[in-house]
Amino acid sequence: MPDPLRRLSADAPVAAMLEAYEADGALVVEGMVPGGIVADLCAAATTYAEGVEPGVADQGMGEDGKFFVGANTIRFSSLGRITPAYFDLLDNEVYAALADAVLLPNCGSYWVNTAQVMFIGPGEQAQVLHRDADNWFQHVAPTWPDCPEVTISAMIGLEEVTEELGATRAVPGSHRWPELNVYEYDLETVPAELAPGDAFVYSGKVLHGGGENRAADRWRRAMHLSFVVGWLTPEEANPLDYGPGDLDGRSPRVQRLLGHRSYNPRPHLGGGLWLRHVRPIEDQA
Ligand SMILES: O=C(O)CCC(=O)C(=O)O
Repeated sequence: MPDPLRRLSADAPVAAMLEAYEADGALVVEGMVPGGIVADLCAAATTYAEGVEPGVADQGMGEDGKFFVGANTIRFSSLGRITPAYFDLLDNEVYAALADAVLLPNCGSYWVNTAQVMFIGPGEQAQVLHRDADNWFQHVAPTWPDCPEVTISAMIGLEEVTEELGATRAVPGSHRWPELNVYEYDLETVPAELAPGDAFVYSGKVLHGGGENRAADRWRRAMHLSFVVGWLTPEEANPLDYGPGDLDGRSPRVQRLLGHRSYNPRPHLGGGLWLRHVRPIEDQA
């Protein structure tokens, strides 16, 4: 059995969190999201979930994607359309500091990859273990495991998340394994148990997957928030959810994360991306 995940309080030094992240590829940040934001997200997500059929999300991959998600799992995104607490979450300073440290060495800025409610229902099987960076497999495969980090993820507890309810399972250290396993079941894993507001923060290179929900009648209520470097295409087409003007008054960070600002590669080499009329979006407001 691998060692348990390291757990640090949200007011611990960011350097200590990064040390755990570097060593294991993952850690739990206790109390990362303030209670009021978690309560608002949980209430809005729980209400919205009542109208969402389990098993319909397919990650854009048809039946393979449905299998990946699970038949008794509810997933949905576009969270800023159901609660403004989502925008507050995007400004979370601890997660921002971790994402900056991990991603900015490889990009000028990053954007939201996906923000998804992930409610795992009673009886759901364990998800196949995978690496989130495999979304961009052509980036990862040629230079694995030395490829630059392009994505960072957090699973945030909206209620208590226990092993029995299907806490995310992870393989600490697998971000450095010399072999690039793709889709595994039979590996030793540890659960990322969470209190409401705790976040399991993990590298796109680390093997992980949703746990089996062994409870008879309780759902695992958590949400995922991941970022990806600005020169790669995210999972979710965020700018279609928030039209021109919708993000006025939100922070520049939120506007950038949701595709309402352009990509400038500096201080790295590269070209300006995600432009409009051949100029940065933010210069045309
Ligand atoms: O639900 C979970 O705990 C993990 C989900 C996940 O890793 C994914 O779908 O990419």
